[in-house]
Amino acid sequence: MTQDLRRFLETIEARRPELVLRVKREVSAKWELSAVQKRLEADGKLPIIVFEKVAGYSMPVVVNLFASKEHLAIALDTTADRVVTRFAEAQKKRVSIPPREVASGPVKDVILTGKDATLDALPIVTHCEKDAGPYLTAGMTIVRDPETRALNGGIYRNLRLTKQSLTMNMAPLCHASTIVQKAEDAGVHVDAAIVLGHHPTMGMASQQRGELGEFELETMGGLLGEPVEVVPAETVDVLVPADAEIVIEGRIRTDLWHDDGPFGDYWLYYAPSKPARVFELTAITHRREPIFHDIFPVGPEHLVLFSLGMEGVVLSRLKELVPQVTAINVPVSGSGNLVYVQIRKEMEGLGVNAALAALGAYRFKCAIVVDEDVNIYDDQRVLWAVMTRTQADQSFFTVPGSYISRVDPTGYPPWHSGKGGAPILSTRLGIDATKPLDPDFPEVAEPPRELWAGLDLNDYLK
Ligand SMILES: Cc1cc2nc3c(=O)[nH]c(=O)nc-3n(C[C@H](O)[C@H](O)[C@H](O)COP(=O)(O)O)c2cc1C
Ligand SMILES: [Mn+2]
Repeated sequence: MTQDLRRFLETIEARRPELVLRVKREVSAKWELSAVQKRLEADGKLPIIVFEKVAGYSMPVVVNLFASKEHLAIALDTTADRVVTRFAEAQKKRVSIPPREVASGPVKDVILTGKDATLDALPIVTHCEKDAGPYLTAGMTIVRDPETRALNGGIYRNLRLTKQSLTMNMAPLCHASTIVQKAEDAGVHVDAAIVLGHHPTMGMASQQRGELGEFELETMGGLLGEPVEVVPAETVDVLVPADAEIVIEGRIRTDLWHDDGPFGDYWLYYAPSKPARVFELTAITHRREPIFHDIFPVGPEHLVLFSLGMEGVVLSRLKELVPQVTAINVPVSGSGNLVYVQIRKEMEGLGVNAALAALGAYRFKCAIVVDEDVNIYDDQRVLWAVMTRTQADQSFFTVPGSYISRVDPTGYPPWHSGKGGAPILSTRLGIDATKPLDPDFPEVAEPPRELWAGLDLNDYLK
C-alpha cells in the first residue's frame, strides 16, 4: 500500500497537532465552510481543517492541505526551505518512479455505476458569494492520450451541472487540452477519471511542468520515494491511484460545452463565465467512509500549490543562467505574479542580471532580487530590503508590452491595435534590492546572531 491522505493526516496530527483543526459543529457546504476557513486566514491561521459534519452529507471535508510550505515539508519529510529543491529534482525526472499496477485497492471498497453513479453524496463546496455554483477544486483528472496512449494528470476545476455531469475547465495550453483537442480531431470522446483525496504529493505532482507524455504519478512516486499503486478504472480506460479516497469516472465530451463561471480564482477576483468542456459520469468508486478534499480557490492553498510547479522549473532554469541564485520564493502575496530571488552577490550588476533572468524564466509580473541575509519567505523582510537598499531610478526597471495572463485585470491592448485589441499585455518590473558591494554599506543591527538565531525558547519560557 502506498502512503495516502489518511496516513498523512495521522502523521501530521501526531507530529504537529497544532497544524490540524477539527471542526465538530455542523457547517453548510455552501459558503459557511469557506467562511470559517477565510475567518481563520484573516486571523493569520492556516491549519489543515477537517470539517467533520457537513449538513446533508456523511463525508468529512478536509481543506488547507497545501496552505503553507510547512505542510508540504511534512508531506515530503523535509524542511520548508528544501521543498522547492526536492520538487525541482523530482520534476527534472532525476528521481521519478513509475506507478505500479496492482489488482485492487481501497478505492474500490464501494463501486457505483449506471444511475447509482451520482454526485449527490459528495459535499461539493460553494466557495465565493458570486460563484456559479459548487465546484470541485481539488480533483486531479487523469486522461489518456488517444494517439500515444500516455496518461496525464492535472487539476482542472469542475462546476457541478447535474447529478451526473460537471464542467472540465482546461486552460488552452495545458497537456489535457492538447489531448482533448486531439480526440476531438479524431471524433472521439476522452476517457477520464477525477481523483479526489490522496497523499499531498499527488497535488504537488499535478503541478509539474513536464513534457506531454510524462505522467504526473511518476513524479508523485519520486516525491514519495516509492511507486504509486494504481488500479484500472471500472468504466474508462485509465489507471487511478489504488489508495485515493474517491474517483469519479467518466468521459470528457468533445462535442459539448457549457458556461463555467463566475468563479473566484487565484488572482482573488471573479473569473467571468466562459464555455468549458462537459464531463459525464460513468462511475464513482470510493473508500469506506471517504474523506472529501477541497481546495479554497481564493485562499493561500491554491497559490502555494500552483506556485510550486513554477518554483521548480524557475529555480532550475535560473541556476543555469545565474549560478549565484541560492533560492527563490513565489509568495502568496503576489497571486503567482511575483518572485523573490535570493543571490550570493559576487559582483556588481548581478542583481539586475538575476531579475532579468527571473522575468525571462516565467511569466512573472515582478521579480525582486535580494541578498542572502534577507529571508525570502517573509514579505516584510523583502519589503524592508526594497525600502533600504534601492533607489527607484537606479534599481527598478520596467519592460512594457509583455504577455503575463489573460486575466490580468489591468492588462492593456497592443499599441498598434488602438483600443480594439484584447487587453492581454502587461508591463514587467524588475527590482534589484541587493545592497552595493561597497564595504562602507552599513551593517545590519541585531543582537549577536549566534545568541538569538538558534536560541531554544524553552530554556527561557518554561
Ligand atoms: C487548485 C488548483 C486549481 C487549478 N485549476 C485549474 C483550472 O481550472 N484549469 C486549468 O487549466 N488549470 C488549473 N490549474 C493548473 C493546472 O492544474 C496545472 O497547470 C497543471 O500543471 C496542468 O497539467 P497538464 O499540463 O498536464 O494538463 C489549477 C491548479 C491548482 C493548484
Ligand atoms: Mn502533464
